[in-house]
Amino acid sequence: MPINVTRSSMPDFEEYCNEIRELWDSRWLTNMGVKHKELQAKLEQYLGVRHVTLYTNGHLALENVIAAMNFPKGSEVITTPFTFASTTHAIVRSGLIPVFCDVNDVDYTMDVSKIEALITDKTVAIVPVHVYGNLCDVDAIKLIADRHGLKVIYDAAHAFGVTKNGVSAACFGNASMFSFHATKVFNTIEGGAVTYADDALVQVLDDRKNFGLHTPEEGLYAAGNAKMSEFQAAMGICNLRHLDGEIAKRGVAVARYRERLCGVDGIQICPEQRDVTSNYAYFPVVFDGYKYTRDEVFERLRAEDIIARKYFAPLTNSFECYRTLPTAGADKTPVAQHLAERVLTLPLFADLTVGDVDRICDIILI
Ligand code: T4K
Repeated sequence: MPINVTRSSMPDFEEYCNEIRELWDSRWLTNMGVKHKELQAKLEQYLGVRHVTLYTNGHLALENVIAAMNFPKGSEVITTPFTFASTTHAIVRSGLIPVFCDVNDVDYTMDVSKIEALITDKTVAIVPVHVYGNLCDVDAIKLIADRHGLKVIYDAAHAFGVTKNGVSAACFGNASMFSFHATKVFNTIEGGAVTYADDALVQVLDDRKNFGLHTPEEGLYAAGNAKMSEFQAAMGICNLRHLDGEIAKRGVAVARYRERLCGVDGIQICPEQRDVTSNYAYFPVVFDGYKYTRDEVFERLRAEDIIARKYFAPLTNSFECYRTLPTAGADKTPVAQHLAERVLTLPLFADLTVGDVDRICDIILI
């Protein structure tokens, strides 16, 4: 069995079967049924946030919350290119122009010192990314957004379960998007959510994920279908029961990685963030002046059936589909480009043993 970059957390087979048993009786499989309602309430409680709206995946969650903000087409949104394709695509597919801000070289989130220089009279929002589960500088971003009247929508796809001074990542900005994809710390197979405090958004988001229909006879928005099914919600209910244990197990693997790799010349590891409780979503390592390049480490691991990943290379601002964007070009975000050429995310999941971590580190260090 190869060791992949991650491995889905799953409940026991019987636990999931028990959870979905009633769906065979009710024949109610989707469209905001009992499992959907139960998961939503449980997540509001777990995250300590006023509202959670569930989606069939994180990407559509992000597109829907951007649509709900009603920004004029052609408006500019400041974001980072050091992310999964989804973040930039969601902005562009919403008819908005992504303006790429560089990241910092400590936690790889948006470099807040570079945001204000990018604001123009067309800027409407900031979409920062809590990349790898590292929290952005949420206080600085709030100050800048308030000063310029901008909305903040966090891509918190990686940040489920992360807290800062006890406050959940779900509570920052005007809204946050989480991914519950199979590869995430908390999964609903495919799935996602938007979290927010504004009561006025509840109905808009509920309508928008259901074809924009307010009632079966009232079409308010030309929207699509982004509903989470009962089977996805049932998986979430099961996984939530075990989440804290799964995060703790990931923490053990991360502690071992740190023990083995921190302080090695040419290897850069993100420091633990102050006041932040991590979810240990990813373990990125930057090879900068190390005896092997990133690509050599990748190949050495692959030769042993260990599949690390180059998240996030290439940068989204160098994607072919954005070649004609006036803001495209990885040279405009040199720190992100430097990282994209050197970063490797090592395998990390709850069942990864300390023995596995040692084997991976031995291959890297030998
Ligand atoms: N924003 C950010 C910052 C994101 O990272 C993402 C998603 C999104 C937005 C959008 O959220 P979603 O719409 O996806 O909810 C994966 C995921 O598909 C994607 O969700 C994730 N980010 C991205 C970082 O990683 P791939 O193409 O790298 O996945 P794949 O199929 O190569 O899987 C990676 C490894 O995970 C496999 O080698 C083994 C393991 N795995 C995979 C699957 C599919 C499992 O253990 N079980 C599984 O079911 O994109």
